[in-house]
Amino acid sequence: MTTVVPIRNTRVMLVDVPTIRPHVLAMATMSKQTIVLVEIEREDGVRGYGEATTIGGLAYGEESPESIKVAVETYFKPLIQNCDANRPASVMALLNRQIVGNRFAKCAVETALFDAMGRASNLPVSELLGGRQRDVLPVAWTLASGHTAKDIDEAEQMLAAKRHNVFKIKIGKRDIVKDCDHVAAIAKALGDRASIRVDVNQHWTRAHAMQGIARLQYAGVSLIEQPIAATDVVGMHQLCNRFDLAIMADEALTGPSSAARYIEALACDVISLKINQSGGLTEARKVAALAEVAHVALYGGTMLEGGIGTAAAAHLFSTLPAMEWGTELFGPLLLTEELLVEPLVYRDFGLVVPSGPGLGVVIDQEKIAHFERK
Ligand code: MUC
Ligand code: MG
Repeated sequence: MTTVVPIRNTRVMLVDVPTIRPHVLAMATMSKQTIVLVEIEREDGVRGYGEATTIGGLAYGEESPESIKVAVETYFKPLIQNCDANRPASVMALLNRQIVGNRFAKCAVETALFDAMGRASNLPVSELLGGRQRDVLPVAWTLASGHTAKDIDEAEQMLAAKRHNVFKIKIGKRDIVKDCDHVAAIAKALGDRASIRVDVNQHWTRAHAMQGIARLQYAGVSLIEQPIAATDVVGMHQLCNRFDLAIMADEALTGPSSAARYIEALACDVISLKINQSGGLTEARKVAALAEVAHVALYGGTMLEGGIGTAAAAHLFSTLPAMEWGTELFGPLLLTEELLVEPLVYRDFGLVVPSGPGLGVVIDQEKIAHFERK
């Protein structure tokens, strides 16, 4: 029986960090990322951290960094104040009863509780989640400079450094032929040295998807991520039936219910599992379980979180059956600044899952203070 340790304080920090180059997605071009950090302090003085980082303000989803901060400070904080920090499941049940949606905020709070509990008990979060099955996760990189030659050059550098040999190319912004030619040129330059995937971020109609995916399949692309609207379950099912390459759902998946709907409708070959999109570590684990029983493949997705969110996802993913399509947990590498005292270790095309207590990473308080939005 663990002792009761009340939650003493909850704090949210918005930390604006430039990206190493413009990251061009169909719905937004990022030149900075706003890292949303939640700090939970327990009565015994132990602090835990979680991340609720999203992409492009309100361009990607319905929670923005600013709305997350207000929601946690105004509604989450008073609810969880004095709750037993050693009972994350019970705290999350309370939040889920009292607060609709707000999945990113919930993810950050749950992560911070697990981080603190792990630190206090000297156990990594992966052990609190059932124990890990592996210590290293394969990691893809996203090519999204918006220029074909720059993307090829970037991929060559990653291959030479043995950092990534799986590349996800962002398209959907330009006309379909230009986008497909861009991907085909990259695929041709890299040949069989790399696996090429594409993310359209919902920007095609059904007709464009039929046309575009045929071209991309011919170019040697192995997977297409969310080519059409997340709400178009029937359209996604049609694409899965029509094409041999894998069709992955991403924005469509907002936790176990939507994952169950997609799986039932045979609307995806692969699920992009994201802890923030799912509403936390426990909810993401339920999505993974649904995929496993339905024999749907998994991919470890990201919302381009910094070191805290990336470590949290890595802890969960390490406890799951092997992810057939690997992961894309490269978020911290897209930032110009390292926000951890010791950076996460990327080597031999993989991310080493941290092994210390809690998330196994320590935030650099000086850096956070410097970059925190005032
Ligand atoms: C997305 O839609 O997958 C993940 C990697 C990246 O570059 O963007 C994100 C979001
Ligand atoms: Mg995506």
